Amino acid sequence: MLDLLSPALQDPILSLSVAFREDNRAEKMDLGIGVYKDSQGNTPIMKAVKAAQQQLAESQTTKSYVGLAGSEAYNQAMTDLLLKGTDGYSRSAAVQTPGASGALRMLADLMYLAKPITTVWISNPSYVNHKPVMEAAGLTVKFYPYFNAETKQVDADAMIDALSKAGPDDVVLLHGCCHNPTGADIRPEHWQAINDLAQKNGFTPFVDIAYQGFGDGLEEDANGLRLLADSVEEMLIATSCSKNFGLYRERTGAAIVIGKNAQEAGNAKGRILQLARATYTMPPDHGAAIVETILTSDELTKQWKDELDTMRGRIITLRDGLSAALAKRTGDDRFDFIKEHKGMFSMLGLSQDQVAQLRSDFGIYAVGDSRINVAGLTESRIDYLADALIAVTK
Ligand code: PLP
Ligand code: TYF
Repeated sequence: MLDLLSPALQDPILSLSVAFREDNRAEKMDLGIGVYKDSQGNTPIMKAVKAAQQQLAESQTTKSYVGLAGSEAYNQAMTDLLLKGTDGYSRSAAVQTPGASGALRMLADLMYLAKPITTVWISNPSYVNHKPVMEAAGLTVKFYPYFNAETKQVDADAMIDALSKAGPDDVVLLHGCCHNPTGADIRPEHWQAINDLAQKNGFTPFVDIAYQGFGDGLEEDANGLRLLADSVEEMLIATSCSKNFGLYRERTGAAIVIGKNAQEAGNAKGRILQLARATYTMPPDHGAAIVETILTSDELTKQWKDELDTMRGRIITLRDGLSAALAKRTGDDRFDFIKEHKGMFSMLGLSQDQVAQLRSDFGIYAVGDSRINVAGLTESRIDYLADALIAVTK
């Protein structure tokens, strides 16, 4: 049987990390995988996470199973973080999942179970796993225009025009904030336009929010999602604690559904649990237990928010620094979009050859579509990166 398999296609981002590790050059710089790094180039465990971990080590008395939905206190805390104060709050139900990845797959399976003819509309470009996950669940995928290569911002007219054709059999997948891979986010007036279209034409919004707190702030980053949750009848949400709690390897996320009423949301939750049972059965506990410990303690919540503010502030400083270094070299504002982008990523608009040259000539690793992880940069290396970008774009 196994001899029937041809070799797998590699994940373009994860394989970049392997190539980076094997590169012996001292000046090499990893701007590939989306992992936050501090000014020393490390991805430390957050202090609030360490404290919660220590508390858990003392207080947890068993490693017995938690249950299909994971911790309900965690599910509540994650729902509060995103939906509190919205109309959809009382019509929502949440399930703890292995990362946002687990949530994406469970919600994709749910859509297929409910309506196999569903088409999922994905931004062009989008997170590398959106299309494979939706297709693995049996759904049809179409793309809506998103990024204007000229302005390096959202092509709002083209996006809204495409989405105006989506109807009741369609689901529109949106990035809640900090768009991966472009860094270009939807403006409030375009969230409003999408909201109007969803209500007029009956498509279901599906918001993937993996970077809450990395853009403009914890509350601000949820504004688009909350606008929708206030008015649409049904909505799907995949959320992650990988980045904003730095819990990457702990696989901590949640799938949240909003239904017409609490009963329909509860029914959908039951179906997600049934689907989870046939997939991984129960989510891992440790990351969610840490998040629950933090979010149910005022002191730890404050510490976590302060640390998150510091991470966001550092990314913004790096964006400003890189834009300024490039403006100094070009004498114009062509790289100003870097400071307007949100979150970890910026798509620079380089050709594949230029990205390859960054790697071969300078040891700078960016994703092939010219996405850089700004958080992978350190202050002392801004000039090196700026010089390299000027050299390859000459
Ligand atoms: N969705 C988006 C947009 C992402 O960028 C990521 C990246 O990690 C994920 C989902 C998956 O997150 P997780 O590590 O929580 O599975
Ligand atoms: O886009 C990124 O870099 C992160 C991490 O298959 C990631 O979202 C990368 C590749 C992948 C899963 C997650």
